[in-house]
Amino acid sequence: MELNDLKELMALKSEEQTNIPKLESISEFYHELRNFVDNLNIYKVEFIENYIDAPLNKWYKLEQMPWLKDKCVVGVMGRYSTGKTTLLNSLLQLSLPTDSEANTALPTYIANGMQTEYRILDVNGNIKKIPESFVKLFDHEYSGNFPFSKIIEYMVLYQNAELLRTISFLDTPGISKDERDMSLTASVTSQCDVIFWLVSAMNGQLDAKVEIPFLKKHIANENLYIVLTFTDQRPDVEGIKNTIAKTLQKEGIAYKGILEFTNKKSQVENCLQKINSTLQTEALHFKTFQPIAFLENVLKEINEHISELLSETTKNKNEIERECSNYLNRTKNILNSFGNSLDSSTREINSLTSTVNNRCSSVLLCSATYQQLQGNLSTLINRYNSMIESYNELDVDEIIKFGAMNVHFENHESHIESLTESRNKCIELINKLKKLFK
Ligand SMILES: Nc1nc2c(ncn2[C@@H]2O[C@H](COP(=O)(O)OP(=O)(O)OP(=O)(O)O)[C@@H](O)[C@H]2O)c(=O)[nH]1
Ligand SMILES: [Mg+2]
Repeated sequence: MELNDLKELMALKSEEQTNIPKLESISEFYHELRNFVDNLNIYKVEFIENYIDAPLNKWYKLEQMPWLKDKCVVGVMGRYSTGKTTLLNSLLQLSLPTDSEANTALPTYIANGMQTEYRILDVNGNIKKIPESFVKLFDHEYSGNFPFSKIIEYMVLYQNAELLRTISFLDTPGISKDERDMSLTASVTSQCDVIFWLVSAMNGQLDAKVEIPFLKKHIANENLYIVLTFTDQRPDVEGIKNTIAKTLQKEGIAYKGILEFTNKKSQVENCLQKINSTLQTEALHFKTFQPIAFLENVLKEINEHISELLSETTKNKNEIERECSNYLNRTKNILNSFGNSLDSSTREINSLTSTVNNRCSSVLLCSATYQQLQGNLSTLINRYNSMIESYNELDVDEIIKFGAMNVHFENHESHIESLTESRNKCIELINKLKKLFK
């Protein structure tokens, strides 16, 4: 690679991106939604990852990469030099560079366009249209392994082809022990709806050190197809297919089928026909991702969950309130009876005092006075006994329980308040989602 090539590449003008406001809105909405769900404290991390993070990231990516929107995305992956780029060239009449050495250096999207055009996205987010002559820069061989992935994230090739109306493809750098290519390919697997994993018949088997761990770790995709390539080079194609099938089964890797491909003139059409019909079936059954409907459903479920919690908490609060009021009534009765006995005792004491002061001050006790004093005394004893009874009715455990119930009651009240606020916020988010992204 010449230094001039690099200079020219860097000097290319960036295209204006029109959907930045939408991307910003999605990002803002994501943060608001994530904070809201996080603060609810009712969902586990997995729920947030699967129902908030993943769909919003996917939505963001699809807006950022409109060529993937409403398309079934087929990722073409596998070890290097297994014929990934060759297959795509044959299938879509492209002329992407191929080579017997490790070749494709950048993930390359192939999407529908009126005419053949190439664009790149650099790591600063600039989209640049490049002339076809620049494509060779991204071959490992031509670029002398220059680390393009450090300055360019991916390339997009627009092509006019029937198959591309429903499908977008992704050609990937072949995986090898080279960590750089491996992690590049791993990073784009989540964008793929279908994976074509190419295995060369020359290798005859999935590599236990590189491919099996990669498939297990990164391809959690039920729509995995193995494409056995270089079938012109080996006579025992069926035997190889059986070996691969057994390995996949043993390793617990789900897959949908094993296809064949060779670029040998006499067989290529036959292979392409079968690959084409598999792709069309996949595209037919593919359900496009509808982020707004998906998130609206998630939010409605969250809202239902909050409403359930709200009615449960309200029920508990009412129960506590009833228990408290029963307790208060019981205590009020005890206090009333205590008060009545106390009043009556006071009256008796007053009467006793008056008898002693007025009637007995200067004379010996007469029998009437004596009886009067006895009456006062026995009434007093009765009243004090009633007061003791009332006091005994006051249950200390119940008083403690009452205190605890009061605390519970207050907690429930504030919980109800925050749940009501959350429910309103949830409704606000549903409306925002519908209005903002109409
Ligand atoms: N005989 C034969 N050669 C093939 C076949 N498919 C591809 N080739 C050759 O194999 C070499 C590698 O093909 P590529 O398409 O560049 O392989 P790739 O998987 O894209 O390689 P990387 O991008 O480096 O991962 C090229 O020289 C192709 O011409 C095939 O079916 N039979
Ligand atoms: Mg390639």
